[in-house]
Amino acid sequence: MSTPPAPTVRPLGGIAAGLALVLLAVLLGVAAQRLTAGPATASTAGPVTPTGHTTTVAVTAKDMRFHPDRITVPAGDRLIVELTNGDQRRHDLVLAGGAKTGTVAAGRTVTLDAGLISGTVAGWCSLPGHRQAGMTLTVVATGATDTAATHAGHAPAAPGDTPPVDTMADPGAGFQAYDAAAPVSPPGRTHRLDLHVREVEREVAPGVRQKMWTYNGTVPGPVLRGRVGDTFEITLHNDGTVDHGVDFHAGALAPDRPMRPIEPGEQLTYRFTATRAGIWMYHCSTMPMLLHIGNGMYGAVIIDPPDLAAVAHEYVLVQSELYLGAQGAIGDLSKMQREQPDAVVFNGYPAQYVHRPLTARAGDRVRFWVLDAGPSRAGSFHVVGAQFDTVYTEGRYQLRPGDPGGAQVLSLGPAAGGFVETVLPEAGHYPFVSHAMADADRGARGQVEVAP
Ligand SMILES: [Cu+2]
Repeated sequence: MSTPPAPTVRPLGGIAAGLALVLLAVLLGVAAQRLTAGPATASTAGPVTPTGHTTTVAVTAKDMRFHPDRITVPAGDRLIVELTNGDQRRHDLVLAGGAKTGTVAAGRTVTLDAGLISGTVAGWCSLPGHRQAGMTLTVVATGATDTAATHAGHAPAAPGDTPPVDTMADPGAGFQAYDAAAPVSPPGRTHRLDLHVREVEREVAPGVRQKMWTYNGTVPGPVLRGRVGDTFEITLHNDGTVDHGVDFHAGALAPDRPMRPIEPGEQLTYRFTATRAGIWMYHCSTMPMLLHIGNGMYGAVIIDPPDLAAVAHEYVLVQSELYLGAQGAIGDLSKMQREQPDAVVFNGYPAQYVHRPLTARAGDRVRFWVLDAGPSRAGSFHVVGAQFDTVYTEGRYQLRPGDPGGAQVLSLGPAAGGFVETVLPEAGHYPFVSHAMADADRGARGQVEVAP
């Protein structure tokens, strides 16, 4: 038998090509070899004359990419992929012909028999969001005459019909608004909480159901509260089907261990001490974070400023965007990447407090804690008919009672938070909105019903 050529990589252009070539060169030195093969077990394409040869290629999954992401194989060869997972999270490799590795844990290497290669074959990681985030791979057969496999290798169609969002419609029967009342700080200086990641299908807009990824079953997750100096001991349980994690902005620590993604069935303890006041975001720490946050995994931790006075009514509003997938499915990552939300919401549901208004009495002082969970859009919180005499944002007061000025909005970039206070002067219905008007139209609005 002659000495066969090693697999080749077709130039991709630019940095990607250079990276792929370097990686492939390194990998080939270790692992790529051509063997005499037995019968292939999983043919991936149409008619081709078997060469009787096997091409083996080492592929590493790292940083949500396959390296290399393009494999060239002589047509008629059997292809063996030795897949090493070099990431801190799980991956797999699925080929359009049907061959799949199954889930590969971090640091593990598995061997995939891709069968006889006769044309172009698409591959991808099938864990949620990974393919859309760029974990794709292409096998190209050199000398192939057919093109049918090229088509067979295409991805299934994008998620189907997304129901339109009607933010004016009534919520479905049995709808319960997310309780916007701010919790009180629990007694004691150490707060223990179990956070269960639950993947639940629920109504996210009138007539629209999505499979949301949640902390403790709600979107947003539970609101935590404490004082400066309090310690939080959170036990995170992954009761979901894919890796999840958590990141608490309210504490400062090395993220390596507490923020690591954990597999379904695992748990971790995340302990932090809140040394600074504010309303802090927490969110899933697993890649692609855009998808995990965009699909519901976020919440708020309130750490009271030391001099915080009691008020008549205290509410928490977490603004976020909804990027809908098909009915009953998870959110659409490509819409998240293009920042094209179907709805913008306070506490998970468009216009829910238009239908279930917040309440106050004329002359009451009302405090609104607001967090912009994004994942990508800024907020501009405004109460129609009201002026704020107190604005606290990102760690400091910008305005306090007695100052000559007033404020009309609380401006928040993604992941920023604060609170505003106002005294609603007379009975009536005071709408509140994000004054980014397209987002108010998309559902970032509600109202306060003020009794005499
Ligand atoms: Cu997650």
